[in-house]
Amino acid sequence: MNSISVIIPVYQTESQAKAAIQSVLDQHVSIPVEIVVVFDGPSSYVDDIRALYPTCTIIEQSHQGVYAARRNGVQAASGDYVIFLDSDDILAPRALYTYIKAYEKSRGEVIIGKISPVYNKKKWLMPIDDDRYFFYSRTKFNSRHLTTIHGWMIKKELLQTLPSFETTWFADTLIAHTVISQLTNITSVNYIVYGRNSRSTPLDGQSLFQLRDITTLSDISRIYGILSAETKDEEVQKFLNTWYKRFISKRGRTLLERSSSNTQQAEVFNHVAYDLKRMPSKSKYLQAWSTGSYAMFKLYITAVKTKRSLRTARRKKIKNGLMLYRLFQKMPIKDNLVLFESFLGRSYSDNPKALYLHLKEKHPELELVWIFAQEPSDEVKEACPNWVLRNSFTYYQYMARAKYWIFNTRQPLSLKKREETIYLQTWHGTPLKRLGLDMEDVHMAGTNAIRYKKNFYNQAQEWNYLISPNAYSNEIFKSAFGFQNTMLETGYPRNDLLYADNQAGLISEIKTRLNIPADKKIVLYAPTWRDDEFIARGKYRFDLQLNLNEMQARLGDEYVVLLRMHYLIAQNMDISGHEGFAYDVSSYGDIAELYLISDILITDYSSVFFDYAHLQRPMIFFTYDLEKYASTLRGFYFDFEEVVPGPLLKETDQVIDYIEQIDTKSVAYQEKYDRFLERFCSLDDGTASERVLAELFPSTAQSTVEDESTE
Ligand code: C2G
Repeated sequence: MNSISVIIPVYQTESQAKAAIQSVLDQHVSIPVEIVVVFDGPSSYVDDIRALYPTCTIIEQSHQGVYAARRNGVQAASGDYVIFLDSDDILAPRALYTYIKAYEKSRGEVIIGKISPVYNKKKWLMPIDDDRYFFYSRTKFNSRHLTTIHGWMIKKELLQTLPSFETTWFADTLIAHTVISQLTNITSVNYIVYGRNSRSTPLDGQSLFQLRDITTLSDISRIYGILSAETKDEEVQKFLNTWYKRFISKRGRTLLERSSSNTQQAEVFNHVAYDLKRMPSKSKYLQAWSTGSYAMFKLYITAVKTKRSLRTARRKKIKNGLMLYRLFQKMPIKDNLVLFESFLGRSYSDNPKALYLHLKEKHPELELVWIFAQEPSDEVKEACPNWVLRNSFTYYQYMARAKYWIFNTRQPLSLKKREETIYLQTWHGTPLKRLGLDMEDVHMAGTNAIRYKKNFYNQAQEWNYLISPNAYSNEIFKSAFGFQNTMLETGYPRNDLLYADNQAGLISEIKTRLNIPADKKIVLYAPTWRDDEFIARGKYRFDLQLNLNEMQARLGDEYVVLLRMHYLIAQNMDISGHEGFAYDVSSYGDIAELYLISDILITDYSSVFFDYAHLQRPMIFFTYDLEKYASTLRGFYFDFEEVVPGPLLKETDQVIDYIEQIDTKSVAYQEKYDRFLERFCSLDDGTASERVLAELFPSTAQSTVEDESTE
């Protein structure tokens, strides 16, 4: 092998093509590597790419599809080996090195490496020189090889006979078939060479895969016909049959339904049935198709579907709740019913609480109902006499019939809201940590990046309104949630309390409730959660790194410490031996009340500091795992160290030293604090609830005014 050509067809993915090209340029190997970019249809990016990458060979063609683009690419390629790279994918960091090494060992005419989704970058860093990871083997072809040529390096000679015809679909099959017909063996390498970018939401653009429709079925029938006619080798014919049958089994029915015309459906169905008739199969589904009667086939599908849904219904009892929900949705909507939920029903708190208090006072005509995960305390019951338990019979009824939902976290997608319901998503913090669609990797239990983002996106499409705490959050919420409806840039209702009158009275009331001695100053420690420290789905642990012994010994005379864990932390804090100094306030409803009574806040990457800043009191950032958190777990939207208005400390004794001299030390952060307040805290003034509700209930606000004027 003397040189390699990488062929990149580009169609509507110009912005991503740069990453694809760069991933080839980043490979450092000893033999020449040529990049051939084929623009499949006119593009405004051609000059841009030519200027940015002068060493690339650029080809322009009228829009003919990816197969024609690859074929033209091969004709222009000078390398004796060829790799096809889609413009929205990338070569893995050591791809070319891997191919060359495998070639040296095997002299293979086709070398096939592994494919991995791009988000799974960790896998790419397998040590290549370690023979445990780098195997190669001679492999026999099988029908699976007809489905994709991603990850292949192919001797160019084998591509000279690519048939010339137009097709939108199955470009990979045509190429693979051409290659397979000339070979008996291939070399496969157990190393990742190809990074596939899976699209998780429509915002990422549509992949060819998503664009498939009924014409894909006519194409497969046509291509199968042509290739079968060409094939003399019995074994290759067997692959073709299996490939065809597998495709029809997996996608046939769905694609058949992606047509608006019955005649087209029946016609395509018959074409496929004709092909299937010539290939005996054990599958009942394929047998039903090959009878050639569309009506019979539909009957068969209905029977299978019914059987399957009965089986799942039996397996999953939760279906009952959903059935109730759907049933209640048939009843009329209640125009005056407003539902509130905070942190999935775990507390009476946050933005929903502030809005609730406001509505309760100003709109007695509304029926206000809280959702709780467990039976609340008597105190909460007194504040919220109307409440339901999450997932109870009444819960589904209220969810189905309420005109308004006011929630601060995402809701399960299975509870899709009805059209008439107005869903106000208040969210629960200014983002620092990358969030939703902006996250690169997802380390949470029970999900992966694609599933997580898809879910997030679909859930956010349900929100009619979203509250934004500051201008900074607007843009982030749009990209992180893919949110396109009405953004209420009003500031946070939950911070109204921080601007309340008679704070002294309120503060002593809260301290008494918590049994905190009136003469002690208060340090509040409120850290966030760590994505990778999960116990189970939605449950996390927290290892306390603050040394309470040391803190009590040095600060105990003057201070008490309140430990406030994030609501996702499932375990209780161990404060035994520190009674009277440390208080576990994790289950205390509203953190805003804890802000109010605290003299100093210790936090980390939690959004609590955006809210606490309103009080303009000192803050300490206890960031013992900053590097890991910022680089591996989440990543931040801004330079954390540069922006936060307090010291970043990693050891308990540094924290204590700082607290001992808090008055003098915090002066140094005043300027930073002022800048911080201006950027993140300029909207709140104690009336955010009013601003939000004026948007949500404009007609009621109007009628109150009218009532007054008629009096
Ligand atoms: N919170 C709390 N106690 C803590 C931490 C957080 O009561 N120890 C509450 C605060 O109201 C905080 C909110 O939960 O603002 C969100 O917590 P974060 O630590 O910021 O983490 P997360 O739930 O991941 O939300 O856009 C904001 C992000 O989504 C962060």
